[in-house]
Amino acid sequence: MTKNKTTRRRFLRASTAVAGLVAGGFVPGPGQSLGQIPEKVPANPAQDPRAYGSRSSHEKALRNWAEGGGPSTFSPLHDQTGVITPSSLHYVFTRGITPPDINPNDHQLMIHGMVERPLVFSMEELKRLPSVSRIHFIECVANTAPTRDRWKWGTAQMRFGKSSCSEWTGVLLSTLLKEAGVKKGAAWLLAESADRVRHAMNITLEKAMDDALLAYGQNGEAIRPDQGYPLRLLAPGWEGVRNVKWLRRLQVGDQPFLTQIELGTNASLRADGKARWFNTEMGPKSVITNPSGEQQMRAKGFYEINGLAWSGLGTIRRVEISVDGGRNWQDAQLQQPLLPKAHTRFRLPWKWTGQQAVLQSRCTDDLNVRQPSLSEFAQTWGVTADYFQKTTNSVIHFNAIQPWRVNTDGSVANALWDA
Ligand SMILES: Nc1nc2c(c(=O)[nH]1)N[C@H]1C(S)=C(S)[C@@H](COP(=O)(O)O)O[C@H]1N2
Ligand SMILES: [Mo]
Repeated sequence: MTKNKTTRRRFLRASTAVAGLVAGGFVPGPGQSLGQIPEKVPANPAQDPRAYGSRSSHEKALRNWAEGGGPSTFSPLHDQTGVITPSSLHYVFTRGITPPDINPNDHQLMIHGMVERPLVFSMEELKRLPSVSRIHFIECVANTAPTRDRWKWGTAQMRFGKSSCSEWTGVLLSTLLKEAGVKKGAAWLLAESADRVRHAMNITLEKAMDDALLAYGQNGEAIRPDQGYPLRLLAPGWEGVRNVKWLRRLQVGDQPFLTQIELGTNASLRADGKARWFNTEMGPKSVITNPSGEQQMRAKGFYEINGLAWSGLGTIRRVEISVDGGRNWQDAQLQQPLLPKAHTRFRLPWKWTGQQAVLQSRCTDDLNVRQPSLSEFAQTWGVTADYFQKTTNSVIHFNAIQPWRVNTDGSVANALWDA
């Protein structure tokens, strides 16, 4: 919701129309009688019709980052429609600053370790194998962690934007492992990147044989360099950090591989000083993206509350919304089809009376796991909620319910720590 006048006019027309519909008859707003459309004919700027397409010059949604917080970016969830994140707006977390420039003709993937037949594949060879397309989110393990003042960040983008959802195309990892022949006793798999950082993380053999994917396609074209061109590992629903980009090597073993990132920055330090290693699925999480933090409501009346829910454990089955600070909850409509480990759009019609209102969403997945409140989440850690503001650890799989407060002046603010 931008502040410019055209948006305001468009918005007023839409809201009056909906109010009319809600009341049972169409009532055009003031100065908006039917048949009135702008007389100005828009210009048609010159362009090469064959050029790689671009969006309207009036669309401004961009990834954002935290000042001084490193090069990783957050996806503008509040600007997105439906469930697919445009590839150009997918969040990016890359250790090292920019993606490597890899020529796919030179790129190879090696599978070795506890296999009968160690194999090397070129990209061309990989693309000859049976392929699948799947819609899945990727979420950084640190997404929504309140750590280090992040709880003060005000927007849906900065609170939740380290999650994005794409259609991924590639070869199931199980297909390759069957080719290579996994030896008895094998249980873990190390995935290593081709870039100079040699990012390396583990997944279990069970996950590898289940739904892990070697993706070369993203949203109908080659995967973007930022997302791992020409090949990335996709471990659907698992911590983003395990989805190794620029994948070059898979090593099968009987134990997890003790890599620097696995035991270092990705260890989840608990309140008792012990660290939890080898975390896997991201739990159920949801966020209202409209209205959301730092947006401005311009008028009372009808609004559609909508947002995104996802679970690394399975499929979202239910999203409930409260507009009164958690006293009453009602079911939102879920956009079909409901897909496992994918962003799921939810919607609920709402009439803003002009009073202060606290909006929250909570989701439940098909394992019947429900997104916790802040105090429920703190209980599972055996701490009080303020612990999460103080800890420097952001590897905490924080998935507490996010409240947005609509103030009487129509401004919307992050109310996570209000209660
Ligand atoms: N090679 C490599 N793979 C990587 C990383 C990296 O820095 N290098 N970052 C990981 C982390 S921490 C996350 S959250 C995801 C982010 O994926 P994206 O940049 O496509 O959103 O990639 C993972 N895979
Ligand atoms: Mo991450």
